[in-house]
Amino acid sequence: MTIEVSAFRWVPPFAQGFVRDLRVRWALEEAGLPYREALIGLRDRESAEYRAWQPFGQVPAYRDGTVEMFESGAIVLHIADQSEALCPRDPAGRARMTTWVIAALNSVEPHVASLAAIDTFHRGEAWTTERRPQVEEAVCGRLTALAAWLGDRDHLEGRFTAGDLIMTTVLRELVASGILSRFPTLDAYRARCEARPAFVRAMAAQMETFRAHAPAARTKASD
Ligand SMILES: N[C@@H](CCC(=O)N[C@@H](CS)C(=O)NCC(=O)O)C(=O)O
Repeated sequence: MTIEVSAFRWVPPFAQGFVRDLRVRWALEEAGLPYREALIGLRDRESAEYRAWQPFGQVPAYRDGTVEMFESGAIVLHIADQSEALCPRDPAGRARMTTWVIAALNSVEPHVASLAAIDTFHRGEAWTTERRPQVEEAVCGRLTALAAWLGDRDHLEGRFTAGDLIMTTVLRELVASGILSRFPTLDAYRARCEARPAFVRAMAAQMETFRAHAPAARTKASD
């Protein structure tokens, strides 16, 4: 069967270009694997049918006829297993790729997500005055360490891997706040990875879906 990736039909503009199906679309584009979107509306998150595919009602979910999965990181690792474009074939290179995927998701993203939650969903609330500087410091601590690792290299290891793919999707969440520009080598790394034709195609595909289902073009039934 054609690979299927779940994605939202439409999200508000602030989230467009950042929904996590982008990671899977990007990995599939790098791997040269065709896919089709399984589009859901925000209300479909609650349906028993969708929860059977993605227990938390989130996107993305994935199926390819052999496996059925959720969690963008797990899905990208599964795709990387099948593609040298995302993962070196030698065990040592593969282990480093896995390490960076998990590092991005487990050591960097939680801090970035805390900051994004404050700036997006809690902006102006009293408690954030005390909390935000602490969260920003934690983010900058991780970025300092990451920049030290990257040095003057183009990628986290000797070549582009799925580790760079996931790390880029984490770092790009820090562009709007101006935080990433305080780390010029990381910002250049992000831009380098985003310039890859596969990223450009993945982004265009996500944005085209939102354009096609923008509120004015939607009917009640497709919400
Ligand atoms: N850890 C999950 C997170 C997925 C996630 O947060 N998806 C968001 C969109 S970017 C979502 O579906 N949000 C709706 C919700 O949580 O109800 C993954 O990486 O797949």
